[in-house]
This record gives sequence, C-alpha cells and structure tokens, in this order.
Amino acid sequence: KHGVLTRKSHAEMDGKRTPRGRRGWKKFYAVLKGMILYLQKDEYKPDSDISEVDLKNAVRIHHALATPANDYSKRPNVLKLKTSDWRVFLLQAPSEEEMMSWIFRINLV
Ligand code: I3P
Repeated sequence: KHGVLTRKSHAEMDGKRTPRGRRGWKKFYAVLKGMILYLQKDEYKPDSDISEVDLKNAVRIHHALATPANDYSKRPNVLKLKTSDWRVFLLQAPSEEEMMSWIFRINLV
C-alpha cells in the first residue's frame, strides 16, 4: 500500500514527549512494504533504491498499533501509530477512507 501521509512525531524511543522544534507536521509519500513503513520525500518509484534520508524515516511496524486519533481534533483523518519501541506518531491521511485503510493494513502486519 502507498499514498500521501503527513506525519507529526509525538513521542520518542524512550517514551518521552518529542521536544519542541521537532513536533511539526511533515508531508511524506508513504510506502508499506513487509513490516516497514517507509516515509519517503518523493513519490514511489518501484525500482529505485531507497535513499539514506528515507531509510532514516522508515518505521518498523512489527508489533505496532494503529488507532484513530480520537483525542486529536486539530486536523481530520489522523491516526495514532504506537511502535514496539514506544515511539508515537500522528499520521494524517487525505480522507477517512484512506485513514481506515492504513489502520487496517498496519494492524495486519
Ligand atoms: C510544533 C508545531 C506543530 C504543533 C506543535 C508545536 O512546533 O507548531 O504544528 O502541533 O504543538 O510544538 P515545532 O515545529 O517548532 O516543533 P499541532 O499542529 O498539533 O498544534 P505541540 O507541542 O502542542 O504538539
């Protein structure tokens, strides 16, 4: 699965709140491949190698949990992604349907 997702980092690997200055929203082209959610700067190209930056933004979603971010009301269609290493991301999808589809696919892994 792939598509546009806008990401906000909420908590870090140690479970602590992401510090000021790194809490902004950033738009990515997301690609879910195997157990990894790649958050790429540019559009998906099937045969191109993944860049260093894109690898840095990749999220391991094995044992991760995705739920609708019902406690976040500033933007629509936002899901909350909790990873097995205690990071928390908010991810905004372009529509509710897309949000539900990402949640379903992430939780299937
Ligand atoms: C953050 C940025 C986010 C905002 C966040 C700010 O600043 O303005 O958009 O979240 O507020 O800290 P920075 O880019 O300097 O990290 P919202 O869009 O959800 O308001 P927060 O600290 O209350 O999460």
